[in-house]
Amino acid sequence: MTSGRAGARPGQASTRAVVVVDVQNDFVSGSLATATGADAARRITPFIRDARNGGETVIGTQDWHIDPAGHFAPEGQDPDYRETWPVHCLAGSTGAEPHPELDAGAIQEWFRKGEYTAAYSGFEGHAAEDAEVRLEAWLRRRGIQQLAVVGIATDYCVKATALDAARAGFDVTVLENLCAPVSEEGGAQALAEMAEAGIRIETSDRW
Ligand code: VGL
Repeated sequence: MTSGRAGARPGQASTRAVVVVDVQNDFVSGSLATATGADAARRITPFIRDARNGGETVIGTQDWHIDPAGHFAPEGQDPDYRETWPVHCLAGSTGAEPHPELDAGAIQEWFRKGEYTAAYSGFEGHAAEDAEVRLEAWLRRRGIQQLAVVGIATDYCVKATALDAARAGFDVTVLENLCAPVSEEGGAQALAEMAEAGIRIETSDRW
C-alpha cells in the first residue's frame, strides 16, 4: 500500500505534506452530509498514518464558523447549496469536530477558517492555537514543497484549497479517491478545473 511513496531519506526532512480538508462531522453525517464523506474519512486514516510513518507532514483544516456573514441561508429561507448553506461547523460544536473515523491523532496541526466570513480555502485559515500563524507560512517554514490535498468537499473546500496552494507555488496533487463531493457533477467539474490549473489529479497509490 505504501509502494510508490517516495519517503524522506534518513536524516533528511520530507518536503511533502498532506492537507486533510474539513473531515468534520457536519460534512460527513451532519447538517451538510456528503454521500461519500464517510468512505473518504475511512480511507484517509490509513493514508495519513502511512504518511506520518514516512516522515511526511500532515495537517488538517476545519470550517469554524461564528457569524460567517451571508454564508448561512437566512432563517426561513432554503440554502442554494452554492453560496448559501445550512448552519454547519459552528465553532466548538460537535458538528465542527473531526469525524471519528478520521485519526485526528495523525494530524500535527489544525488550521481553522471562516469565523466571520465564508472561507473555502485552508489558506485563509490560521493555526488553531495561534491566530497569527497562517497555513502558507507554516508550510514554508518547514520546507514543504509538495502537497497532497484530500477531504471534503471536492467541489468547494478541496478545490479552493488546492487552487490557492497551486497559486502559492506548491506542487499540488489532489487524491480523488480520498475526497468526497457535494454533488457528483460538481465534483467532476471541480477535478477538471483543478487539472486545468496544473494540479495533478491522482489516486492515493500514486502519491
Ligand atoms: C464546504 C460548503 C460550505 C466545504 C464548506 O468544506 O467544502 N462546503 N462550507
